[in-house]
Amino acid sequence: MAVFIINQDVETKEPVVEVTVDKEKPLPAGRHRFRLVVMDDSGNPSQPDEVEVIVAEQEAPTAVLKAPKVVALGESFTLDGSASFDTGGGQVVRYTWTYVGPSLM
Ligand SMILES: [Ca+2]
Repeated sequence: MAVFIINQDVETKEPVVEVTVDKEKPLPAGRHRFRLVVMDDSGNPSQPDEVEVIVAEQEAPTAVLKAPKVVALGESFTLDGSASFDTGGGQVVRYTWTYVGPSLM
């Protein structure tokens, strides 16, 4: 495990390293580049190889649907999804509403 700081090299003898992320200061969402240079036992460095990692908030939001218990026959009414919320630092940006049909008693 290693804390990575921009343009500050991390050296290991192992071929795998964890990018340790502080949950209080996560990498921001978006594209992040990492570079690897390896060295052989004679001290010859490789050309660098780079990859791009996409950091994305992946926790699903929670839908909370509110509606009046009873409405008068023939009257319009409102469905309210404003109590829906997201976790993981995101926000709800779209609501898809569906009339599922009459409930069976
Ligand atoms: Ca989310």
